[in-house]
Amino acid sequence: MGPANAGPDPDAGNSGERGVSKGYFCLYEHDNFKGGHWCIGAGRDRGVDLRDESWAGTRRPVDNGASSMRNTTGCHVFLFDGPRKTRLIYHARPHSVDADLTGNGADNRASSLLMLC
Ligand SMILES: [Ca+2]
Repeated sequence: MGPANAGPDPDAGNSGERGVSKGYFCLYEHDNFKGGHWCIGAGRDRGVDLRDESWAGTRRPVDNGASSMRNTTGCHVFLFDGPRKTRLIYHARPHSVDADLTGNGADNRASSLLMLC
C-alpha cells in the first residue's frame, strides 16, 4: 500500500483505460443470483468456452446452466448459444445486472462468451 496522502487515487480519475480493469462478470446457476456462481475479472477481448467451466466449488457445468448474471465491469459481455462464440443470444452492458435471463431468451443456453473492454 502507498503512503497516506499520496495524492488522488490514480484509478479514480478520467482514465477509461484504467477503469476497464476493474470489476467482475458473474454468471449464476439460478434466477436472482442463486445457486452456483462463476466469475471472471475484467479483461480485454477475452473469450471463454463455458463447456470447460464449472460452478465455483462444484463439478456442475456452467454450460447451458446460467440463469442470471451480474456485470460490475466496464466491459461488454456477449453470450453465445454455441461453442466458440457462435449464435449470439445475449449482450450484457457494462455495469448491468439481470436477475432472470429468461426474459431475454438466454436462460440455460449460454455455452461461450466474449468480453470486450
Ligand atoms: Ca448452448
